[in-house]
Amino acid sequence: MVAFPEVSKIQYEGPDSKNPLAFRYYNPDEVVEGKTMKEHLRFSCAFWHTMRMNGADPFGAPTMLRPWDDGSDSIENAQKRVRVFFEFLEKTGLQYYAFHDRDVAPEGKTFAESCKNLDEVVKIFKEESERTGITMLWGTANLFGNPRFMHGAATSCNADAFAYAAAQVKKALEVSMELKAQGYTFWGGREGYQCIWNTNMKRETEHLAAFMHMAVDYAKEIGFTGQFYFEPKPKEPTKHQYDFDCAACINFLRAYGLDKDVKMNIETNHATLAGHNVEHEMEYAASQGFLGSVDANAGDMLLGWDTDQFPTDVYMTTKMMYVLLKYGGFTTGGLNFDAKVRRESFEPLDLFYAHIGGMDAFAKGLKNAAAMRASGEFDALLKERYASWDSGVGAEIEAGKHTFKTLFDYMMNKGEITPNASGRQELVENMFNRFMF
Ligand code: XUL
Ligand code: CO
Repeated sequence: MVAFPEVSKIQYEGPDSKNPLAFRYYNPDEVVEGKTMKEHLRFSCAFWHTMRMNGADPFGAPTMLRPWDDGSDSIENAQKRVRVFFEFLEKTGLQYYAFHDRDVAPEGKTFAESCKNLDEVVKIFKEESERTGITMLWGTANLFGNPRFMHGAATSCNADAFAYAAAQVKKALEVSMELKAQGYTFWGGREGYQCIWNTNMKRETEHLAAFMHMAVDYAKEIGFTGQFYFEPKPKEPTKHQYDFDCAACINFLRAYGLDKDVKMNIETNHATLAGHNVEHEMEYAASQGFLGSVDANAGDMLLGWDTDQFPTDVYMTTKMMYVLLKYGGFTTGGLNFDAKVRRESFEPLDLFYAHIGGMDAFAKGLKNAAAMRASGEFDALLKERYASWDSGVGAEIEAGKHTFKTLFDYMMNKGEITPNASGRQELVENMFNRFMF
């Protein structure tokens, strides 16, 4: 069966191409800063959006036209989706994929049946992965959709919900290992709370830590060497998610001794919901040694929720790629398009336009960022701005040679300080624009 007969493998045609089914910037084997674009960008596709998002919203019914999907919960239908998924990945040149256990296989009447269903579908993933060489970026478990997780999973007031979630993650780790996943992501779908009066916050956060420790321990036990990620999101579905932003997550990981085993999976739209932007979150995580992977998408600043749109803003992708290059690039992580086509873009072809656009936006961002770095202008500006730390008292403070007492004496002698050079924000923003056009 061919699901997308009108599309053949998407090719790079260069910036002048007007072909909507071609790349204008993403040239997989082109070398940028010593690595191919493919090696830098490590594009991944989210099964939950691309294969399962049906276009329903709180006001209306599904809209998506997916001729290969009979809409049933049968194993055959689930297996067929996987074949279609790989046709899509191959044609777009996406090298990786990610899924939640419940995206790919239907829940059974019992936990045992759900595990069996998952195995039936994972078989096809394995086959297709071996055929194509396309592998799993990270695995995860859906611990938020089923009503049993209404109060959360690891942070539920119901100990059985914790136990169920643990059993589910155990299985998801085994599946991830079988599919050679390079990582495993925790996104705490309902790990948070709505009302402080009915919530024992201390107990809930301790349970979350215990849960993550169990996952890390089990991974070690079975020899799963993938990187664990924690994905911040400040709200939605709960009002206060415990994984608010990178700073909150990293504090949690350090407080509970998980900092050696877990890094961050940063999502653009989650960053903006937290009142940050994605380059801030990436810079913060990377500077603390926690940059793991990126859920690449975009929000709409006029809407207050997680719209999960495809990223096309090259200003944003350039800033993201600048941080990535600065910190040496991805190792296990990648750019996972946690993004969905709009409800009105209901035809299968829209899935191609969406991913091509996202891939091109990052490829162009990568090239811009590399050019910025090659110019040395931004480094020079930073060097000059912080020059007072390179010699004299600045260098001495950094070397640990001072105390409040010695600095008191220093100021008594000096009397007053002279302002540093201008911050030059307007200049540097103009400089940035030069690389955009
Ligand atoms: C939800 C979200 C998730 C995680 C994986 O906002 O981003 O899809 O990426 O559970
Ligand atoms: Co995400």
